[in-house]
Amino acid sequence: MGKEAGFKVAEMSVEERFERGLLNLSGFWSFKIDPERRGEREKWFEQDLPANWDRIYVPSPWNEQDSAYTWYMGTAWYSRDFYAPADWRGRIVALCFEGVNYRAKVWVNNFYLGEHEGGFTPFSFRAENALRFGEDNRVFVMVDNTLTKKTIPPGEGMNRTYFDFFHYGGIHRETYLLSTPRLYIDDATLRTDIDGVNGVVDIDAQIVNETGSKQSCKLVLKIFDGNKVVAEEREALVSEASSSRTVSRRLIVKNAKLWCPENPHLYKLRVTVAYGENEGDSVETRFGIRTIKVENGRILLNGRPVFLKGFGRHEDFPILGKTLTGAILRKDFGLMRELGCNSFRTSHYPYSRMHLDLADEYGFLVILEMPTVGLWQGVEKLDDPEIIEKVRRMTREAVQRDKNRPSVIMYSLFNEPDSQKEEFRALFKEAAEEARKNDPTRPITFASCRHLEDKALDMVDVLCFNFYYGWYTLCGDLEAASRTLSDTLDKLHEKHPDKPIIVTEFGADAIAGVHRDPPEMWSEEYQAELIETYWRVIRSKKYVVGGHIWNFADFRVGQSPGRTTLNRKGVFTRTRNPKLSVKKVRELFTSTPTYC
Ligand code: ADA
Repeated sequence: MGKEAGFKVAEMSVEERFERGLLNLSGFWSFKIDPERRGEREKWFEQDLPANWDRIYVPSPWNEQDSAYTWYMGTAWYSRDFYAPADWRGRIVALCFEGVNYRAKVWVNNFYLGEHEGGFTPFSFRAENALRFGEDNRVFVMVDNTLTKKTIPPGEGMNRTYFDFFHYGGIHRETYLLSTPRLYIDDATLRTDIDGVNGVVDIDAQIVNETGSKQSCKLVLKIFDGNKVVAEEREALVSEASSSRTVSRRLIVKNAKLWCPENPHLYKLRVTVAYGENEGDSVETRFGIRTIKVENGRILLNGRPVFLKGFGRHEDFPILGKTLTGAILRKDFGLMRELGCNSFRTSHYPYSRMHLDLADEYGFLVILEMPTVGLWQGVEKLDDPEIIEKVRRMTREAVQRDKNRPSVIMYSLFNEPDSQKEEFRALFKEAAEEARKNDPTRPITFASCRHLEDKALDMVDVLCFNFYYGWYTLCGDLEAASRTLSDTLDKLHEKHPDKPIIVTEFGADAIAGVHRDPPEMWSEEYQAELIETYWRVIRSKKYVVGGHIWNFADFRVGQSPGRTTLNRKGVFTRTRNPKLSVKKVRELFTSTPTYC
């Protein structure tokens, strides 16, 4: 094989890998809001930057960087210059965005590259034909975060959102340029299994050839445990001109260290394809060897039944808005670990890559939720083709981004949709098809607040419910709340005895510093007592396999009579100061085993 492909196998040293070009575009950009939407009409993207444009930091939403922008919803323009390295000439160059809320249109050097809709999933555009290499270039991004009944999530204004968190706008995650050779690895998918003491790693590597001619290549798959190679596969292959082919291979890791909360062991896969005179591309992805299954009313991690104890969270912090920096994430994960937490849901949208990188490292069991919240209230038709198309695309983008993560054990396809309506089944069916098409290995669910009226519970692998007895109903009456919760859970279990149940939301607002004896709503004491009451019921039900407190920390919301500038159901304040509940939660979580 090697000879025929004419590739000098022996010459490629074991350590060799090909570095992709990367240019991070974080920093201060020129910025201008455009409430009358004049920019596109007047072709601002073709003009020199007028002096009166403001400066704004990327990545971070515009809202809390200046009070002039706090409540601004609409169109706004970003622009900056960047130097494109001369040695990128002839390569593939993509302009990548990790997250822009909500709709983005992009121009480079007056060339229109494309547009994307959706605030929480990554997208990229090919830019090499627009770039001037070895020179300065200019990018314009028009961002529009106008909410409508057909945006996902939907709404009608900053204070009329169909969801209960602040509607930030802007480029709130990393933006960068990525360059590869014209023969490159477009995707690498991993599925892991366990065979006795060994780990089974199935890899699909997608190789794209845009060199314009047939290439003899060398494909090298290596699995690293730290710096040590623990499994390897090398082979020669021919890549036809203008082709995209997927190579599927199985590697065995002997005496594998399984990924789990108590030992979140990570391996690294490196896929390298080399061709021509020392040309080539490499991609690396961390992964864990683990299995996740739903069987007999249990969620099995590596064959053992697990109990999820944790939180619904939000990406929210003063001034930074949705852009949780590494330091804040480190703080949060340290606090969650210290509390004995082993799980969280990415309520109500896919969180940043960095957020989930830490989940992989800390061994947290994550329910990855799509940005499909608020599909109730003013949404006329849930099975509207336009909504279905967007839900499918956002689900695909989210699953494609996080499919190789050990921490992601399940997909939540919706939060609190109008699932008491028959038409929701059609929408759920589409979203489930899309999720399973992109990743058949993980169970799917959605967070229901319709409980016994719900029409779609038979369609999920795991039942997830949000409950607020003792807060929105049975106010101040925790005994009644406890009874009602217990009865409702039993009735739901009766309807679906083979499906495990997770209580994905329960909690109470507590204004930090408000204390009442006896406990009453809005006080820290009431929050702590409600959490304990719920936990007692949850732990009394063998078929309940998890509980997530709403919420880890207070977070910003729109203006409404039911909210005091923040949703205060956090057990921590917005700046991560503990409320009384923290002590109680530590007691409850540390006395609840992960394996049940
Ligand atoms: C809902 C919703 C959350 C939050 C919560 C609350 O269940 O899913 O986003 O709004 O209620 O605090 O009322």
